[in-house]
Amino acid sequence: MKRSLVAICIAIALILGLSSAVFAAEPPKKPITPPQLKEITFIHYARPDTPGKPQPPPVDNTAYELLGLVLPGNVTYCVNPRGAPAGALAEIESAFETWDAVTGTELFNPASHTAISGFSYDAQNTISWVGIAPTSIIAMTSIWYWDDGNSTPLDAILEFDIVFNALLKWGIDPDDEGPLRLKNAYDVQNIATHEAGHVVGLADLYEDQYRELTMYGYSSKGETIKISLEQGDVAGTQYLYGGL
Ligand SMILES: [Ca+2]
Ligand SMILES: [Ca+2]
Ligand SMILES: [Ca+2]
Ligand SMILES: [Ca+2]
Ligand SMILES: [Zn+2]
Repeated sequence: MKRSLVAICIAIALILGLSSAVFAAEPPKKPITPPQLKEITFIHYARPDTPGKPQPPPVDNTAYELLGLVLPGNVTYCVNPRGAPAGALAEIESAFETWDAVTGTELFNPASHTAISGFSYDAQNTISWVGIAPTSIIAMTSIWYWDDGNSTPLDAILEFDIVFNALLKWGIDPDDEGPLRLKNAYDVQNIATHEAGHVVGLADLYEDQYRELTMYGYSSKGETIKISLEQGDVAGTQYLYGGL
């Protein structure tokens, strides 16, 4: 009788010991995701008509929002001039160098030509003109990045492609001060500066008070306001890559 009681006690002790061992071996609550390639696409729309809209809020030029992505620096990219207005390459280069100019980090190398167009993860950063429906879409940017699988805030941008909608009319404002001289076309540099902002690691801001920022999420024909960066655009860039 006594012996069997001892056996039961040992058995209970073993079960308790075993269950606590199983509990201790449980994986941590937060699952570890494997490192993987990811793609994010930004769609830039024409500013919607808002007839009868009340007075817009006061302008706030100080905001920015990070994507959580960062460029390695010294990035090379190519422009496909097919379907683009003459001189587009220089306008796009100016757009990228506008961001480069506000940080001591050398972000972008000079632009060169390519025959590649569209979106493709092919180790080439390309900018091209391709027809996109609907025509409320002005341009799109795809960014491929390496999600390292842990909670580090910034993942590395591996590649980007930008497409301008070839179904729309494009032009080059002669003095970057539109909109009077480019009434029915989108200015290449204006849109390119915004798209390059995504490549730098900045997100769209859609609220009305951010309408003067380069990273404001809508554009209009003849607009040139995005060519020059505002305080928030610069602050976001310098947060990521340092000041001058
Ligand atoms: Ca720089
Ligand atoms: Ca540069
Ligand atoms: Ca590509
Ligand atoms: Ca220009
Ligand atoms: Zn955008």
